[in-house]
Amino acid sequence: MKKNILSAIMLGLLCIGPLQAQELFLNPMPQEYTINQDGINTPAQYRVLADDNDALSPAIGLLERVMPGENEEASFRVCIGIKGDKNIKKYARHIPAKAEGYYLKIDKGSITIAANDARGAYYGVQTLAQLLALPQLPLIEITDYPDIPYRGVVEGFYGTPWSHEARLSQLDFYGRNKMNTYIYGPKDDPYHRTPHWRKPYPEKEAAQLRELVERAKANNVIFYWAIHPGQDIRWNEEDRTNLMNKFESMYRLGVRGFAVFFDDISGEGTKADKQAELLNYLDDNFVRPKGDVAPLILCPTEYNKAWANVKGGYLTTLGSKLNAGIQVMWTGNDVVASIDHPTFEFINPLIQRKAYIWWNYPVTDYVQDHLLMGPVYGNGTDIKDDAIAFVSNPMEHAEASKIALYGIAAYTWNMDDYDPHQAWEESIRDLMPANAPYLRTFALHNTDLGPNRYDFRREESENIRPALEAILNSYKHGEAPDQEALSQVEEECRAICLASDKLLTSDENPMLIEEIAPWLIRFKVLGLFGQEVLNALQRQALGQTKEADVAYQKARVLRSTLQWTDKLLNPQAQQPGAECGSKVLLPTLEVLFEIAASRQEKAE
Ligand code: BEU
Repeated sequence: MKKNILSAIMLGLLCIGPLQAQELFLNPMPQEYTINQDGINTPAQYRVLADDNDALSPAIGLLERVMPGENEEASFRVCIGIKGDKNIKKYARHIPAKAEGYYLKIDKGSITIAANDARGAYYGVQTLAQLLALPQLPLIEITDYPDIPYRGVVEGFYGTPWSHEARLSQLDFYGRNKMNTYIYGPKDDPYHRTPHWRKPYPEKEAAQLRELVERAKANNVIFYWAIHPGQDIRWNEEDRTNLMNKFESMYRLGVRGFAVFFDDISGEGTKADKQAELLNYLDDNFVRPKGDVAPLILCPTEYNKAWANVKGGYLTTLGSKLNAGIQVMWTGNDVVASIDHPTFEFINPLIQRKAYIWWNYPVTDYVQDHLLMGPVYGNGTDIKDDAIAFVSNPMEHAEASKIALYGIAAYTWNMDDYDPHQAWEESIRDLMPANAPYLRTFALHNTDLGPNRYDFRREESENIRPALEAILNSYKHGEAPDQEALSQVEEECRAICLASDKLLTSDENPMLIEEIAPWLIRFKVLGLFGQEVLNALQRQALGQTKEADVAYQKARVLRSTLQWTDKLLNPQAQQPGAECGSKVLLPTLEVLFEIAASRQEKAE
């Protein structure tokens, strides 16, 4: 962010009125802004000044939804336009020369949104919508644009595809958070992959897809439909025609973005020259002639460095043969990995273009017993010139994925100002405003993946890790544990039980609660177990034999309950169970339980 807050301080303009400049949080954070003192009340009525420009319809439609009261007679003006429009001529020099960029100014008598393009105008209104949610509308000047051209989501996981309702809600969420890309490619949709990729969708599914495309459009999201033909494709004219026909049928449903995935296949389908030939054919005979279709995307078979056989020439063949406009996906140094500048130093020269990042986070299709609800961190903030796109592969739990997606939206828009922890805190408030403290407690202990084949791990239970370590250390050295640390962990275990109770009985976000219910149940048992273990240890230390035994017996029962819930919850998953706090909290409580058990034995 340009330090316009600082210049505001120097100019003595830093607001001391209704909104402190430091308090301003928007998602994503704008690249530059200057906030002035004072705010205004949202005008009850306003007049829209805009050229007759079709490209403005989504922005004006959104404006009317977020700010009711349009009236031709009103004195307050909302002036909105795209570069070249007469109405915003005098603001033309403020418009950032960046795709999707916009300039937004709020003063006492008017609001101006002057954008580089249609999506920029829409994003200007989205920013205004967030400002309208503040107690007063700040007097502000914003210059904004994204760091990464294509940002969003690839629904590309194995397992139960998202429901229609979940997808509709996702598309609204992307619009609000300025993500412009949704790629439809769930591995377990039979019409996306083998066996039915050659066939058109049945009527019901087709109608739903049409509705999704419409919703994407309303949110200024490009809806890409991906096909995954590689496992049984024949490199002949018949299958090429099959593919063209399928694309045509999707085009008729309104789809204006296409991708071809060749990941996770073996055999004939993996040949680079054949893949390039097919993609070029689709590009030359379908994508470009249509004139209104986004650049074609390819997910290669060698889609990460660990699997790349550079000498074998697969990637260099794609690099040299693919049409320049075709975009090539890449997951990084491994299937699941953090993305940084060296990631691109490897791949970009090979594919002779900027890589299209398919980030395998927060996807959990290989650790289905875990939820990944922690902050988004670990990716380089110096990659804005390296990547053409950055999309996230999420969990099959659509609502729960929004915590990560909120952070990814913030990161991909404005890397310099990205604050993983702030974005995480805000994402929780966004998802469940009335129950945010409880969801926060739950999320704190549901962030790590456990041991996995990619060695991709996340911090977990960071808020009480020091206290847990201190307690363990004391016992190791035969010392009495620090009372403050014990109280802290006890308090956390109580908070865990309360969070579980509150969330399980809440109707604030039913879709989310249904997704995470198995974990919430286990979370409750974990909290109870922790309380009884600590109780037993403290009673033992005080020589209260009877009470110690009661607490220890309760802890034993809860430990068995934990083991049973692990077997019984989430049973359909490839990795059944519902792990919570499995990185730090549960292992520490297990050790403490063993200590309590051996002391109990000695006491008997
Ligand atoms: C994540 O487990 C995951 C990894 C890959 N095997 C698949 N393809 C790519 O990452 C390109 C992906 O579909 C799957 O979700």
